[in-house]
Order: sequence, then C-alpha cells, then structure tokens
Amino acid sequence: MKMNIYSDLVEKKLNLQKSFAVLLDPDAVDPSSLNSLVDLSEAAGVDYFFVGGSLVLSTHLDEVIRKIKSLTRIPVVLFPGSPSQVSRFADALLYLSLISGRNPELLIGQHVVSAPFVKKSGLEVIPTGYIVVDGGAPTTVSYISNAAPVPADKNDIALCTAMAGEMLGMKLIYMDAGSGAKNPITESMIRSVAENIEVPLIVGGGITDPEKACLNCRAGADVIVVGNAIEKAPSLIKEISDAVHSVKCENLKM
Ligand code: 1GP
Repeated sequence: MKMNIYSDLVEKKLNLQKSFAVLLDPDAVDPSSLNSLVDLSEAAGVDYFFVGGSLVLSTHLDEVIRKIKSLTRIPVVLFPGSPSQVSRFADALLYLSLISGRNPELLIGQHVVSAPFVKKSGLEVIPTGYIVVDGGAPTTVSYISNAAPVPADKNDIALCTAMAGEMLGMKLIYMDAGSGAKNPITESMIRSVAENIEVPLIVGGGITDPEKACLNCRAGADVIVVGNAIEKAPSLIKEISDAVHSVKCENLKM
C-alpha cells in the first residue's frame, strides 16, 4: 500500500521523532550515479528524498525519480521551484506557497495554472507555507522569487508568517535560508516559530554539519533538509542522519 507522507510526518512529530531529508537537485545529479547516493542514504536511515531546485535546467526529472524509486523504498517528495517540476512518479508534492513574499504568482498564480495537471498526477499534495529567510547572501531562490526574504534577526516576522500560514490551512511550514546559504536559520528563530505552530516544521538552507542539524532539531525543527553539503561530501549523509535521529532519544531521557 502507498505510504501517506503527511500522516507519517504528523505521527513522527507526535512521537518526538525527527526526520532527515536529502535534497537532490536534478541539475546536480546524474541518474547513472544515483546508486551510491541511494545506498548511502539507505544505510544511514534517511527518511525522505526531496527532489527539486529553484532553477532546474535539466530535463531528466522523471528519469531521476524513476531511478530512485527503482532502487529504494525511501519516499520521494517533490520540492518544486516551478510547475514544470511536477512528476507523477514521486510519492508526494510539497505544494508551496511563498508566504514570506508578496509575489502573487508564487502565492497563488502558478498554483492556478498548474492545478489541473497537479490534480491529474495523482500525487499526494501537501499544502506547504514556504518562508524564505535571509541567508546572508542572495541565493537562487531569493533572486528567482523576486520577493524579499524575512530578515534573519526578525523572529517575530517569521513567527507571524508561520502562524498565518497555519491558520490559512497550510499543513507544513518550511523555513529555508536558500540552497548554499552563507548563514543557516538561527535556532532562536526556529524556536520562536516551532513553539507557536502545531504543524510539522521543515528547516533547510546552509546546514553543513551534524552539530547544526542537531541544534535545529532541539530548537523545534521536525525535518532537516540538506542538499549542497551532501553533494560535496556524501559521507555527511550518515553523520547528519545520526545527529538528527539522536535527538528523540535525548528528549526521552529528560
Ligand atoms: C534549499 O533547504 C534546501 O532549498 C537545502 O539547502 O542545499 O544549502 O542544504 P542546502
């Protein structure tokens, strides 16, 4: 039977269980070299593959996803930068609305255009409030979205944005400093948001080591997403996965 990704996320949150998602940018992966990455992820107990990018130039998205699906049962979740990044071969789609921006196209416009196609895809669609936070330098997402990110030290703005997203019906909140961000999101901002929402919280952008992943989980992140750092050093998959999954045990000991 097909796994319901959202129920799985909610159940894990209730059990104080943290998750680790490896982000694959279709532009950066060669379908023929996916085997070792998937093997490393299986061995490390990775929870999800997120697939997508702010700007996907390659045309092999379906191929990448089918290849992953043929190699592993780790669920594949689309994290699309545009409606062209929807593949029916994935398990679920983060239906992102850029609630930190004021660009109507990314709040609702592109959703209207892609709705019939998304519905027909049969994918599990998860409405996600996407909050981009300033990561210290312009990232692809901040440029492409043509929307100002939340200033890194304005916890209240992030908090109110997340609360509004939740009350509007978003089932997930994703806080992102952008791929390759110089500065990942601070624990104090993560804590402010996590303490005031009930839906699962995803955090990513610029996380490069297990310590930061662990601190983010302790601050309240439910899912940690890492892309760039892993592309450079695949051995980090195991280190970060162990760090993320260790947080539940620490909580239970308290
Ligand atoms: C970006 O949250 C993701 O949208 C992950 O960022 O590539 O910096 O890990 P990195």
